[in-house]
Formats: sequence, C-alpha cells, structure tokens
Amino acid sequence: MATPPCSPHSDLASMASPKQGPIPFADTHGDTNLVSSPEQRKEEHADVITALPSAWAADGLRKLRRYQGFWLRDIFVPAAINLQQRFEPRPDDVIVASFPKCGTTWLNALTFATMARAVYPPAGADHPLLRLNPHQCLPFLEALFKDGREAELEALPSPRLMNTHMPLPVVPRALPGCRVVYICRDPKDMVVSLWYFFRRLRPDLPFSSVFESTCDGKMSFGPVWGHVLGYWRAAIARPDKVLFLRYEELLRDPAGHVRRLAGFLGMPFSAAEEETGTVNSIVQLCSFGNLKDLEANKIGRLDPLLPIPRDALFRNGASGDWVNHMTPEMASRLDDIVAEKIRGTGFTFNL
Ligand code: PAP
Repeated sequence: MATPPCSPHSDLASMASPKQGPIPFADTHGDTNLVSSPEQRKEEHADVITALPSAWAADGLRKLRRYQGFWLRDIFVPAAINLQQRFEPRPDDVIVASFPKCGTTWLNALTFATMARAVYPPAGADHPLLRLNPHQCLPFLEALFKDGREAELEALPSPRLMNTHMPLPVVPRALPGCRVVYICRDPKDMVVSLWYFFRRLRPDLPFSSVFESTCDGKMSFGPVWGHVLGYWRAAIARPDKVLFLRYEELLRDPAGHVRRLAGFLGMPFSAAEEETGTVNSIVQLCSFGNLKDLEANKIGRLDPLLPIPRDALFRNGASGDWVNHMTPEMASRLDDIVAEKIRGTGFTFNL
C-alpha cells in the first residue's frame, strides 16, 4: 500500500476501529447537551441581526440578512457568528463546502465513502450510504451552531467529516486549521436546480424569481461568485488544505476525481485496493443512479429546517440542463454578470 508521509490518515489499518471517524452522524447525534438553546442564541445576537440589511429570498418564504458581504437566512446569522467565534477545527478534520445545488450531496457521499472505506467497504451490503441519505452521514455545521449543538461535534471521533454551505469568511479557522473540499458548478445549472428544489415548497414559484435573485446576488449564502472566489483563492494559496472541484469535471471522470480526493485526504488507494476495484465501488455506490433509487433517498424529509422530500436532492444529475429553462439572452445576461464579478481574478466557471 502506498503510504503518504506524515498524514493523520496514513495508516488505513488504524481506521478499522468503529471508534475511528468518520462515523455516520445520524447514528450519533442527540446524545449530548446543548451549549445554549436556539432561543438563547437568537437573543444573544438579536441586536446584531436586526441591524443588518434584509431581503426576501426568491421563494418568498425565507428572510435574508446581509452579513459580512453575504446573504444568509436570518436564522443562520447566529450560526455564522458562533461558527466564527467557537468552531475549533482539529488538524485531521475535513469539511465539504459548497454553494447550494452545486453537488453537495454527491461530494458528501464520495468523501464519506472514501474516508470511511476501511471500516465500511464501499461494496459492503451494510454500507451506511445504503440506509442513510448522504446529508445524514455528515454534521451540517450551520445547523449545529444555530442550535447550540457544538457538543455533538466535539463528541465525534477523529477524523471528523463535516459539511457547510457557509462562505469561507464564516469558517475562518477552517484554514489552515483543517482540510476543505469544495465543489462549484456552472451557476446557470445551479439556478435551474434551485428552482426545482424551491418548487417543492412553492409549486407556483416562477423561474424568473430564482434567476433574478441569482443575478443580483440576493440569495441564501450568495452571491455565488463571492462564495466560489473565496474558496478558489484559498485553494490557490493552500493547495494542501483546499481541494477545489467542479461538478462538471466530476461527471466527466468520477473515478479520476475520487483518486484525487483520496490523495488530497492523505489516503491514496493502495495497489491492492486498485486491483479489487475499490475506486469503482465508491463511484458506483455514490452514483446518481444508485442513490436516487434507495429507500433512504426516496422516503422522508431533509430535516425540520427544510421540510422538503429527500428525493428533491436527486432530480436530473447532469450538466447543461439550463438550455431547457433559459433563453439565450438570459444565459448571456447571467454569464456576463458573473464574468464581470470575477474579472481579473483568473477564475473561470467555463473550462
Ligand atoms: P444541496 O445544496 O441541497 O445539498 P446539492 O446536492 O448541492 O443540493 O445539489 C443537488 C444537485 O446535485 C441536483 O442537481 P439537478 O437538480 O441539476 O439534478 C442533483 O440531481 C445533483 N446530484 C445529487 N446527487 C448526485 C449524484 N450522486 N451524482 C450527480 N449529481 C447528483
């Protein structure tokens, strides 16, 4: 087996203990005491929150607040403040970060399956991803810090694997404190995906609402260009700490990117694993076709914050669907807005 130097993950054999992370978060949470109640959290920061500029999200159901250059659902502002003040990364932590609708569910699944492969062989009949939605396997940082549930995070064995949609300035200690895997996607496909998602709550929602809110940046965790640029710049500055992935590239070559991911995490696939097809097993386990047909992903709702059926996370699983929803003029308008915002940075969405 190839062994990376000085890596906390270098000894795969040491992962064989069930107390070794990452473990499915859904199997653990709820056992520990709150740091403070959600109500206390809201009161603690009420002055700050009410002084922030506000707007309504495209679905007309969520109030947004502009916090440090980003629009957050007002219930997530206390989470942002507490993440900035209290999140204590461990050096072997891994955070999956993304803008919503850019491939989070897939990357959560791939990263969990890759990191946990010694304890949960990806071809195994009892793999957690066969009974849990990928989001249930990873703690969602903003939900925990919103509700004062940090102790649940503290209780997790190392290495921990976590998920966030927060922009990088909201998790400042993540770098260089731990490792981050980020995924971006063509904003035009993100808009389409988000519209279908919101329509599960508001079936009459016009496409133009989501489109316009993307163009003016007033959307949950937006603007999308600021979100992506923050992580992209960090990946340029610290490629050892941030792996920057693209949904479209992952679609083109999932196996190649799983190998890249494993290398970045300091746990490359051994010759024996290559020979027995571990990479392909992970790709297959986490594939759109496999996940979308599992009971865990067809039945139930995402969580109390999002009373949307889980199947909403598995709609189309392809790139370029925007052509079926936007006129060429709309597409050029969004492309031009984004191009203007990222001009001079060296970043481009279109490779
Ligand atoms: P989230 O932000 O609510 O977690 P996220 O998972 O980032 O959502 O995005 C959902 C998109 O990823 C959906 O895209 P679509 O609407 O264009 O179809 C969903 O289909 C896609 N997706 C989910 N799982 C997979 C997968 N295993 N492979 C490829 N695409 C996937």
